[in-house]
Amino acid sequence: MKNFEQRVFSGVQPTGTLHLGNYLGAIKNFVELQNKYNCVYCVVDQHAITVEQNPAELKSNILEVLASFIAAGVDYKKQIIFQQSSVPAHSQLAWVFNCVSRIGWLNRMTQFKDKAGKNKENVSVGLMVYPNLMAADILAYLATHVPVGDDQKQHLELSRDIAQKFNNDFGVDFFPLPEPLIYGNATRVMSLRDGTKKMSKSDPSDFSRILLTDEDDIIVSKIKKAKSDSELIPSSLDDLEAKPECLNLINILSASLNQEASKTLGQYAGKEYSTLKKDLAECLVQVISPIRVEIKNLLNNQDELNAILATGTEKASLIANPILEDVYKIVGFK
Ligand code: AQP
Repeated sequence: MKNFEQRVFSGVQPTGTLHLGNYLGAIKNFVELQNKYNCVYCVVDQHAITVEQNPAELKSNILEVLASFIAAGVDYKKQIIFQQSSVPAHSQLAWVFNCVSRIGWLNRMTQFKDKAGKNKENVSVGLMVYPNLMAADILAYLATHVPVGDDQKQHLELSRDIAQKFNNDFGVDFFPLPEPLIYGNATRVMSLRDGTKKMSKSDPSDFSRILLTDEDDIIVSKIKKAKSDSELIPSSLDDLEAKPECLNLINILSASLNQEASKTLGQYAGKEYSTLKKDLAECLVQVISPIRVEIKNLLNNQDELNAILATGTEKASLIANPILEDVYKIVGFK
């Protein structure tokens, strides 16, 4: 396989205000990676409509996700930030991939099974072929590295399968096999109400997640009310395995402090959860409040945000369009 120029791609859906899971699992890593790689970060609005969206809310969520990227530290001058639907190469390549990918592969996707539930016959076709579009998002830039939370690992494997099958089917060495970058102590931040479910924008309970726009007092009260335990904090991570809500609090604090979970546990073993919660709330207020303030500032100047998106579209198209052109030649369209 040839040596591909290293490039990072990742996307976030504008399906609501971003939460701590999106931040610790993905966006915090986006910011770190920009010092080492050329990065393309995308507001994936076409993925968002795989489930029903209110059009007016979707429109404002797109700008809010953009503002959240920038407020968290993504450098829009140095890197590319844009809106997926503004670069048609994504959906054009996705169609080619719909014809490369196999139904059996998609049937195995656990996120589809979770989201479709018992309603499999009635969900949108888009929800099922979502991973093919995700492969197109990544491979339209020949991206080699994809920072994501743990929940996206299986979709990334499918992107690699699609790239490999395309290369084999057409006898080319055209697409790289993109590597997932899943790292840190918060690759899967869990709900504050149920430690077996991931923290998610679509959870009906507001108290299940901390939003990047939450005021300080709300952060404190959500952490205070988070499910924990009446026993003292154990001293080994193995003992915490059976207490997923508690493990989650330790992992969130560790990720926020950039330290190993074992070190955090060492600091709190034998103490009450109320002590851990107090420190965690203080730490999260320090992490989130500057981001919240900046999101608000940025949203006050929507013309500037729209201009940033327009520049991103131009820069992204300059990379993706020639790649799509080559794909069209490879498959025989041109
Ligand atoms: N709980 C999480 N822990 C760690 N990482 C997470 N991510 C999402 N939830 C967690 C990562 O955030 C990035 C953007 O995710 P997304 O918004 O595109 O889609 P999602 O994974 O479907 O997120 P949600 O919040 O659960 O949205 P809904 O409820 O709309 O489906 C991805 O890298 C993801 O891994």
